[in-house]
Order: sequence, then structure tokens, then C-alpha cells
Amino acid sequence: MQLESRNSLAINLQLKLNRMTQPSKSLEEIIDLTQHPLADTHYQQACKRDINKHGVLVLDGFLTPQAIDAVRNEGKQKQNLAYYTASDHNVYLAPSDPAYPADHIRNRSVTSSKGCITTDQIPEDSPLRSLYNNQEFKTFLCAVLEENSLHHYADPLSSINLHYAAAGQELGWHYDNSSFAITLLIQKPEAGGTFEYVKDARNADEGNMAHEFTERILDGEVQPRCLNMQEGSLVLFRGKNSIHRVTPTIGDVTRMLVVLAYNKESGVSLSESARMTFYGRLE
Ligand SMILES: O=C(O)CCC(=O)C(=O)O
Ligand SMILES: [Fe+2]
Repeated sequence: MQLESRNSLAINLQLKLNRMTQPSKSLEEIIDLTQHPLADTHYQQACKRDINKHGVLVLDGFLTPQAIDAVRNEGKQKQNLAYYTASDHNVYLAPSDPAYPADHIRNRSVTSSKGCITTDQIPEDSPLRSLYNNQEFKTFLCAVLEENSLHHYADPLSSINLHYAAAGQELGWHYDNSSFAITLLIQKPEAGGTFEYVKDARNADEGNMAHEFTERILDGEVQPRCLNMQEGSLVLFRGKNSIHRVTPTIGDVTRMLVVLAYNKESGVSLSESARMTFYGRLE
């Protein structure tokens, strides 16, 4: 064997070993555990009361400044890989129903536009991977959200997503399909990019789609609440019945937001149609 290729073999091996032995980041490097003692049952109970009362929990200063910087830099480096979508949808995120006219709230069209990178595009040593997989973090989430266990998505795309909303991009009014969402704001725009919501506007479990009330919200006749999110805030939001939107970004600073998605059961993939819509590919 040539000396050169033996050397490059040795270097490759060393690189692999480094990667294998590089410890994943510990929780205290990523989260301010003094402000947010995740393992403390009193803290967990207080968070649970908060989200049950308000439908949302905002933990400011959750990420350490180092973790925010690291993820922001990763986001900037990978932005060229983002898949951009602009889609028209109704607030129920359901195919239109011919039983109603096209301008009825059931079928009324709103626009969402954003870019997104997927789990497989998040760097191996990203704090996001350490956080997402951390058992203490998952135990905290289970306690607050009253879930038995949380599992990663079986497909390679859907567990950790980083969203980009550049100037003019927005998320139209909608009700989520999932019962909770977990987000981290990484970069706040100069203006706009505001999360607005109306708590418990409908009751999907009782089949109450609240057509009239929802229409009044879209017509601007109901004053929504605004969430005050800062860079580094963790937001837990129950969006199934609380309609929400994110207003268009204003200015040159792109809104960057991480979505951490878990399943109640293991081995579940995001549906193929949703993956094609959001990511433009299946794997
Ligand atoms: O961007 C946000 O803050 C919220 C995202 C959201 O509502 C969603 O992905 O369903
Ligand atoms: Fe949503």
C-alpha cells in the first residue's frame, strides 16, 4: 500500500474515532438549569399548571447564549439547503369540502411561506441533537405535557426542523393537527414574525369547528393575543384548538425557529404526503 493512502486511512480512522468519542453536549451547556431546573418536580408542576391555564408555556432564557450562537451559526451555514414552500391552505389544514362554497371559512384560503431544513441536515454535534435526545429533557416534557413517553420520528427528516422566514414570509392562520408543539426561537426579526393566537377557538374533540367564530378571527373582528418570544425561549403550545399564525417577517433579519417534534408511540413516521409538502422529499 502506498504511504500516502496508508496515511489518509489513518487520518480517516482517527476522524471516525474522534467523532465516536466526542461526548454529546451536556444539558448544562445547552440549557440554563439554574433558571429552569428541569428535574425539580416543583418546577415541573408549576410549568404544567401554567400550560394548562394558558394553553401555552414560554420559558425565556431557556437556551444558554452559547447554544443560541451555535444553532444560529449552524442555521446560517445550512440555509442554502432549505426547502422553500409557499402554499395556500384553509385554517383546518384539510382538503376543501365541496359541501361549502369556496369563500366559506371551511374552504377559505390563507397563505403560508417558509424554508426548512430537516433532521438529517442538522450537524452531528449540534446542541439540538443533544437536547432532543436528552432523557432529562424528555422526562420534563412528559411531566408538563402529561404524556407517558415521547419518541423520535421513524423517518430521517421530521424530528428536528429549523424554519426560516425571510422578509415577507409568514404562517397563515391555522389549527394544528398535533396536540402540542415544541419550539425554540433562535433569531428574532427586526419586526413582524409575531406569533398571534386565540385560545380555545374551537373544540375539535367535540367536533365543534367554530365556523362563525373562526371567520370573525380572520376578518379581524376578534383581538388575538400575541406571544412575546425572545431568542432562546422555549415555547410549548397547544395548537389543536387554539388558532394561531405568525405575521410576515419585516426587515433583513430572517426569523429562525426550531421545531422539536415527538411522537406518543415509537416507530411512527410523518405521512408521505406531509413530508412531500414540507420537505419536498421522503428521505
Ligand atoms: O413559527 C412558529 O412560531 C409556530 C409554528 C407553527 O405554528 C407550526 O409549525 O404549526
Ligand atoms: Fe401551528
